[in-house]
Amino acid sequence: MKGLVIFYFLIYIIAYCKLQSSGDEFNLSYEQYEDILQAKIWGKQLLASKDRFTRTQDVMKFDPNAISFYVYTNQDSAASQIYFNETAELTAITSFNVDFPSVYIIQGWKTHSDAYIDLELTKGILKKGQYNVFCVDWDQYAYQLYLESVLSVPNVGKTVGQFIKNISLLYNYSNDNVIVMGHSLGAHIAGFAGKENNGSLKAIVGMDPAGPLFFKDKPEDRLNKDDAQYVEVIHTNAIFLGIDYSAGDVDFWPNGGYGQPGCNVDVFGACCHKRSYYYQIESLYDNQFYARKCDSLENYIAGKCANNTGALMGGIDFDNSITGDFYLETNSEEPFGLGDIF
Ligand SMILES: *[C@@H]1O[C@H](CO)[C@@H](O)[C@H](O)[C@H]1NC(C)=O
Ligand SMILES: *[C@@H]1O[C@H](CO)[C@@H](O)[C@H](O)[C@H]1NC(C)=O
Ligand SMILES: *[C@@H]1O[C@H](CO)[C@@H](O)[C@H](O)[C@H]1NC(C)=O
Ligand SMILES: *[C@@H]1O[C@H](CO)[C@@H](O)[C@H](O)[C@H]1NC(C)=O
Ligand SMILES: *[C@@H]1O[C@H](CO)[C@@H](O)[C@H](O)[C@H]1NC(C)=O
Ligand SMILES: CC(=O)N[C@H]1CO[C@H](CO)[C@@H](O)[C@@H]1O
Repeated sequence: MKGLVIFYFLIYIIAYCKLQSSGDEFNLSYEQYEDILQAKIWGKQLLASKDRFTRTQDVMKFDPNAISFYVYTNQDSAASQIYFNETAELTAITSFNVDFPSVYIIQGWKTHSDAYIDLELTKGILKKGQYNVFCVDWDQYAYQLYLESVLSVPNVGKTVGQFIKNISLLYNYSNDNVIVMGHSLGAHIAGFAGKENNGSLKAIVGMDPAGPLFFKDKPEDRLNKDDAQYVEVIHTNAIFLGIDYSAGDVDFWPNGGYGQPGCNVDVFGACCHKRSYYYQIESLYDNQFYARKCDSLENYIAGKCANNTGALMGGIDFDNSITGDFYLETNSEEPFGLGDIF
């Protein structure tokens, strides 16, 4: 254990120096890395023994009315904010339209609901057609130590799920119309929102679901393929910040899913972790992310999977018959998609 701590300490120092000299606008702060690392080292023990729901209540009082949603449509590009307890006012307060499908966007840890990921996904989705886009504001729980944010994930997800459920009841609005896209911790929140609706949501897109403290053998505590009719996962940093196992009906592993080209000095994976939503955003415009069902990047590159099923990563139209692990390569900068190379 001592060796591990020293090892991580050295990694901080290296990362700190790199961050100081980096011009990357999407860097996490040193303190944020420290939180993640502390959590990674100690949190496993802490979480092993007790049910996470109970623990969340212990660690912080949870108030569902602290969760709100910014609603965008093509009829109202300036968002209107609605709180969890205001579903009865939905059509009065916002431009929500029962005839449009809905997409919920859930950003990750220490990210606001008006961050790049929210605004750019919203823009891309509304370019695709008529949708209600709900950007989830969970700031009160997202801006905590990483471990505390992790512990709030089930309750935040449950709250989003109840909001969705209430809309379906109040407006006779089928969950077949509901897609949830989440990044990092937001991907697991999406999972809990899905569990709250018994897997009836149309689809969940998990963009590099957070890795630290989310364990493969605990599908009830994380995003998994039963959380919606169709769950798609995009892995971009499976070595540090993202989960390193398949969790969806379909799992895409661009460039192998661990590191991403163009993220060279990315000691802690922040650049790679965020690539998942850069790919998702780009896929909404001109989807050039051609992938093949395969068992490894190595075999994919060697052409050993050349006769396997092909699929497009990302987008907003889902083909539920596409299942399993898919591999692809990308460019190191935009446009990331390589096009139809098959
Ligand atoms: C919703 O909750 C907030 C915060 O608790 C409260 O101020 C507001 O009055 C509530 N609105 C309704 C419609 O109950
Ligand atoms: C959810 O809907 C039910 C009625 O269907 C209502 O009683 C309840 O207050 C609603 N909850 C919220 C948080 O809006
Ligand atoms: C609810 O919507 C379904 C179609 O999605 C329709 O068949 C049904 O009649 C509606 N129910 C009510 C009470 O409006
Ligand atoms: C999910 O299942 C539970 C238990 O069967 C039920 O109480 C709940 O109403 C269901 N929720 C939805 C959204 O179908
Ligand atoms: C793919 O199919 C072609 C034609 O049937 C065959 O020649 C080739 O060996 C196959 N490639 C692989 C990797 O199975
Ligand atoms: C978004 C963000 O925090 N960017 C920072 C990344 O690191 C550089 C160099 O340390 C800062 O100048 C940025 O503000």
